[in-house]
Amino acid sequence: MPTHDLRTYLEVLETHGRLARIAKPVSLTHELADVAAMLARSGGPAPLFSNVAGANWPIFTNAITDQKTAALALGCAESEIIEVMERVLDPAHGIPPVRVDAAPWQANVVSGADADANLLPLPTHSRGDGGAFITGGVIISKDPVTGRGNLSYNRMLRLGPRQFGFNVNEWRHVGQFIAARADPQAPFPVAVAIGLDPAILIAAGVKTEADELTIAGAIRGAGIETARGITVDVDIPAGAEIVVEGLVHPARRQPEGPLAEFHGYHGELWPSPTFEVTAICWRDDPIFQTIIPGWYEHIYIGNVLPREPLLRRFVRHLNPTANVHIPPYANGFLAIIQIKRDNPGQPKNLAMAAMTAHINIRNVIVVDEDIDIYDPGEIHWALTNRVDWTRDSFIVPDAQGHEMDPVAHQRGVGPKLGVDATYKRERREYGERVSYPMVDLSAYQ
Ligand SMILES: Cc1cc2nc3c(=O)[nH]c(=O)nc-3n(C[C@H](O)[C@H](O)[C@H](O)COP(=O)(O)O)c2cc1C
Ligand SMILES: [Mn+2]
Repeated sequence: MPTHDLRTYLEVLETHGRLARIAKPVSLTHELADVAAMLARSGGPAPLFSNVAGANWPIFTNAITDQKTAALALGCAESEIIEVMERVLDPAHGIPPVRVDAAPWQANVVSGADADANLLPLPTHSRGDGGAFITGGVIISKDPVTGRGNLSYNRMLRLGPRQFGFNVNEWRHVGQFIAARADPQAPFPVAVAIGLDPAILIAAGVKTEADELTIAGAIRGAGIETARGITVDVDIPAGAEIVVEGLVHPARRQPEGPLAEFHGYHGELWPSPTFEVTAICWRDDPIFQTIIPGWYEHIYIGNVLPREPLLRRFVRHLNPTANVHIPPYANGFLAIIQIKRDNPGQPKNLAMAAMTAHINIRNVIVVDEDIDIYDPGEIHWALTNRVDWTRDSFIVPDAQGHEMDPVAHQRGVGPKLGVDATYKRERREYGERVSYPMVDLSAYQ
């Protein structure tokens, strides 16, 4: 069955050998995240933990951590990922959500004093994290002026049975919605949808002026079904496993954090607004979903999938057959460009184009077609064996980067580096690169 919710996605993963059912007991504190992080780092399958100590619901994570799972999530070939993302990011291709009267998550509802956040199996992921967080929930909100829907990620630190810290950078849409009201300090209603079709997870990571659900609709080729919240007036994906409804209190702030951040370090405590739980709803036998913070899925959703299309457009303006990738292990600060080399000066021009596609891109490495751009070892080989650093690299000092880039100074101002890691045959003529084809080892065991 084509993917339309988390359960159908798990079937797709299982069919392709990309789901690991883990029945051994694991702890919510660190151990679950350690296992999941290890699986992501080693290119392993996405884990569904069925026996988590202290949790009465199974927990799924690593929905999208590499090219294989990104392709399965988008329902395309790995070679088509950027094409599909380019098409669905174009607002002209958006498909609006469709409201339905009932949703499976309305089967079980607790509200008021019974809405206890301890029902939710919340992991404490990284050893530097300040507590148990909802990291894989998608925040559903509504523009108070236009009524347009909005999806976003806002990490939520559990502070008590009915209270969370709610992290929102001011310039995010939720921050703008809160500020745009006649009384910016008044409580602001939102819902947190957990356990979702990965099309919705991908859409929620996109910055756009449209309702991000129209992007999820474009991915699926049909409007995403939504149902009205029980205690909040927002339209929530009907296929969600779990829904937490509540009020963001801009005037009631609490220290929130630290959490493993996208840039690869633990951040600071923030004086964040708090979130008051008004209802918790769930499908029968729900599956909880989390995102390991500061790790592959976080980067794939936030930096890789939404940014590769524009990067490719900038680069292809100069070289129409170039390929690009933003590797998840480099936190979105690195872009790899692959070309069939012709003019010896072009790799540097391509690096300059890539640097300006997104402010986060700080380092750019240009390689030949015989390098696997998804394999960090291959990139390292090209850097080592094809770069004369005195001639093949250049630095632009004091360019605009991301303000949280660990290398940058105030306001993100920092260096950008371009590296031509293509083979300069005109300097030294060797034969083909040594290569042994992959074999199926099972035929030899
Ligand atoms: C896994 C993940 C976690 C994120 N956590 C936060 C967060 O806690 N606070 C925040 O302001 N942005 C966070 N972001 C970034 C934005 O929520 C996200 O990119 C979204 O596009 C912003 O939506 P908006 O454009 O509607 O404001 C996160 C992004 C991802 C992918
Ligand atoms: Mn938005």
